[in-house]
Amino acid sequence: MSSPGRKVIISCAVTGATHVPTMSEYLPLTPAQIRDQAIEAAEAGAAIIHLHARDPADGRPTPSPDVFRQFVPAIAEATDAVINITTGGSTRMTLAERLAYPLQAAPEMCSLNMGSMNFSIHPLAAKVSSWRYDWEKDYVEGMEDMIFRNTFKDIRHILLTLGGQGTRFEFECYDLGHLYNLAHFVDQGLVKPPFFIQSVFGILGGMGADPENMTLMRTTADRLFGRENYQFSVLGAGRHQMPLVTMSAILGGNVRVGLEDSVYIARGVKAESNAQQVRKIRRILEELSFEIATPAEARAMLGLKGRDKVSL
Ligand code: KMH
Ligand code: ZN
Repeated sequence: MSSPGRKVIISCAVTGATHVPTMSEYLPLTPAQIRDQAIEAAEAGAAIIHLHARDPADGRPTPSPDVFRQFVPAIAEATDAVINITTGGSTRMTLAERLAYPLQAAPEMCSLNMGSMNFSIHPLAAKVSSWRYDWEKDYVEGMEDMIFRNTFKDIRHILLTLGGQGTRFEFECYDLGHLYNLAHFVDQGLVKPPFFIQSVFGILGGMGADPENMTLMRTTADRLFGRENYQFSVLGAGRHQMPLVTMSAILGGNVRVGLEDSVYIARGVKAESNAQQVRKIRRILEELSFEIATPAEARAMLGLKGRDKVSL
């Protein structure tokens, strides 16, 4: 439970590439919307801001460095939060496209998916009768046949290139096997502690949101890495978000919220902003006597290189 001195890191994933504009009018799409929601989330208590870019014209995911540069420097200017850039991008992007901005920016942190999978929300398409933009229907339905790819070679490439620039990683583990994939790279000497392990629950194609799975991930990570060598964190998709991330804190871990992972704030109620989710999990954690990590404390816990060594 809450042990004295232990701080909980709140990450906020502001927009992602999973949800499409039709799914929530509050999903930030333009650079200005992403910037404003990210800043508000940081002010609400998120120590880490995880970012994807979207095409300002129609909200489709884009890897364009020009678009990233329309909001990332402004977020860094306005907040002390750790900037975490996706390397997953979307299933439609090549590895080179996904890495274009991270390699230029050399951020303190990037996400890194620890395997390949058929990450999909295609069943949601059947619930939509009218789409806001013409690309969305094919995008969501097409996930049924898309691989969200990170082969061992891709992961090694990311570790050597981005990791070589001092960027550290949010290791996204969607299944038990992904912990073993991380252990493989530890054995190879390509990653060093402290590891930031983001366990992902409730995505179709990955492990389900049953609480028992979290204890399995936690105890397996303890065995593979040693608890002193890693920070555990959890994100839960959709309605699983708040209960599962709360359980992570109870298991000694950290939390991730944000509209990338869920567009809801309560059953059937859309979140009106990312900050609203940050404020909610903060309230829950503080009621349970957990203390929230500042960006400086998160940097120390995760061994990050510091804001002065990035070129956003
Ligand atoms: N969409 C999340 C479940 C990434 O950006 O590289 C995982 C994620 C992956 O954030
Ligand atoms: Zn992401």
